[in-house]
Amino acid sequence: MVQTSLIERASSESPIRVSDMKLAIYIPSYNHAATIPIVLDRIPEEIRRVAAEIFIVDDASPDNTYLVGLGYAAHKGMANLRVYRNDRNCGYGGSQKFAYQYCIDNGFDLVVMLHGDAQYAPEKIPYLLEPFTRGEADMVFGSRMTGDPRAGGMPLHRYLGNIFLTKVENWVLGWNLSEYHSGYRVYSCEALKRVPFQKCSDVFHFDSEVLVQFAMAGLRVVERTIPTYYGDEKCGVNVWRYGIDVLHTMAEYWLHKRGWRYTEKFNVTPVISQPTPVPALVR
Ligand SMILES: Nc1nc2c(ncn2[C@@H]2O[C@H](COP(=O)(O)OP(=O)(O)OP(=O)(O)O)[C@@H](O)[C@H]2O)c(=O)[nH]1
Ligand SMILES: [Mg+2]
Repeated sequence: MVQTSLIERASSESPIRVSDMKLAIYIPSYNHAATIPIVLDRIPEEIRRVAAEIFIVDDASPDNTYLVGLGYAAHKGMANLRVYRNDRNCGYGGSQKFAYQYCIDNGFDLVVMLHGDAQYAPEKIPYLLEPFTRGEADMVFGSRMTGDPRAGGMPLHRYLGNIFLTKVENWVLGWNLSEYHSGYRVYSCEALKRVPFQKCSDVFHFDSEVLVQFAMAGLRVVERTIPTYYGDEKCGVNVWRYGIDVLHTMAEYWLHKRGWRYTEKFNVTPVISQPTPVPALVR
């Protein structure tokens, strides 16, 4: 008999509660000693209570991110807060590979990625989880572009670059996402098991590569509007390098799809034999 996960059994007729899911909140962190307490403080109480684990992955930061995380857990008596530290810097993609494999290996149902620099609003976690309670999503994507990203301080060159890259990605994938570049995401672990995310890059375009894999697998992506926030946090992304990497990824996929050039990370078996579902937008 085929085993189905809790999330796969949920439906709009018989929704499940967040408290019935094994939920992980993953906080990728690099030099975020100053913002980690703010991010943790802002996680809604009901989520702090029901999350099986909130874990920080300190990517070998030179600052005290690791100690601040440990101190917060001890001071607040949070038994479900863990702090892991890479002994060498593995990059943003490398950090996600560790986190998702950890969640799969430990039987989690869902993993929320919440950046440690406080750019994404922890208050929105319940809103991002809703589509899973009704079995409507394999991944929920927090989109800034369906809101007012400029009002939230998104620099003009990033705003225009985001629009341009999104147009290219939608054209290549046949999707209609409003963006591909936000780092606020919730993945079902069952869905992650079905894509070779370990073959993706260790740097920032990991986020686009994994979406291509989800499209190829026919997994369901639901967008939800999130606020944009750009403060005085340090940005680790070289936007030009990032843009080129994303375009290169789309070219690789395009060639792979036509059978002209094989790319291992795109060796994805579709979950269903129907056409790829077009992502839904819920504002
Ligand atoms: N820069 C950087 N970030 C890392 C690394 N490993 C993990 N991260 C985390 O990845 C997240 C994203 O990094 P940011 O530099 O803020 O990039 P971004 O938010 O995608 O882009 P911005 O809009 O420029 O802030 C942060 O939470 C970092 O802590 C790393 O090696 N370098
Ligand atoms: Mg950031």
